[in-house]
Amino acid sequence: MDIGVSLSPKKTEFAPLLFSGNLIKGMENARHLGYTGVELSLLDSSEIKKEWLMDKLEELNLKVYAIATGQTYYTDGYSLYSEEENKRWHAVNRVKGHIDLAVKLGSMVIIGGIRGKITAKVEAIKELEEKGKLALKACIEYAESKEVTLLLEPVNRYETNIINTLDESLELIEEIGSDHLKLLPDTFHMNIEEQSIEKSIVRAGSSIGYMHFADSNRLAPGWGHIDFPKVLSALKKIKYNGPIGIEVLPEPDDYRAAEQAVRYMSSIIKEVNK
Ligand code: LER
Ligand code: MN
Repeated sequence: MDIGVSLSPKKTEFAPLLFSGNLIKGMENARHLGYTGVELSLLDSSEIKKEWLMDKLEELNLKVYAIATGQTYYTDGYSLYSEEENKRWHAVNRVKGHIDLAVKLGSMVIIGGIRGKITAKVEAIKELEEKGKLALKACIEYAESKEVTLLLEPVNRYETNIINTLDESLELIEEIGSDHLKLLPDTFHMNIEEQSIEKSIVRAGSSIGYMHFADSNRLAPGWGHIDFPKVLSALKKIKYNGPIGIEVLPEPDDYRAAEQAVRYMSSIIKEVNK
């Protein structure tokens, strides 16, 4: 199973990233620790030196499994479900830029934090939900034209009120009906929202396109109380063969978190596949 780690070239408000602000160090440590790839959390893909990045990835033999897009909301306040129309379209344009970069890198693009939060008054919620869906559909149409897969990530209730569970995501994926829209379950969010992490994974089955792994406290797997052998068994049951991404807090420090995550996950993957 391929394992990646979430990095960011910039220091960011969004906390569960390692080597944040030092992409080279992050990529070199990922290689050194035995990761096969990375996930990049980006504010704006136009700021990335694409040729430089592609050379570095080739030199280190690393893939970019996914581009994370939540910084657009956390840093700039643009989101797909914003009440302000111009902010919704700023968010769509950022996603389009990420899709262009994803074409070059062979990555998927995550629609998680960039959904934002619905802040409208009760009577206006329905209307805003439809407007958000239009923005999401604009992203999906662009992704289809570029043959890039988008990943819908359910996020826990304390961070958003738009799609908290896998079932809610599956409903929207079915409604939209695009084979370029897949599901990204994150064990940290699932631990808060799902009745059963394993049963939800099995129900989602082939809709899953990628996974985020963090423990119950968002530390590296093994340092909280999620039952990862059970999670891996559920993924085995549905014959999931995509990559998994480590998205954890840099505690006790970046290096030790990255080391624990890959060592612990590799040993469990081996155990489950015996
Ligand atoms: C992102 O991958 C995530 O898990 C969130 O907490 C919200 O962006
Ligand atoms: Mn996540």
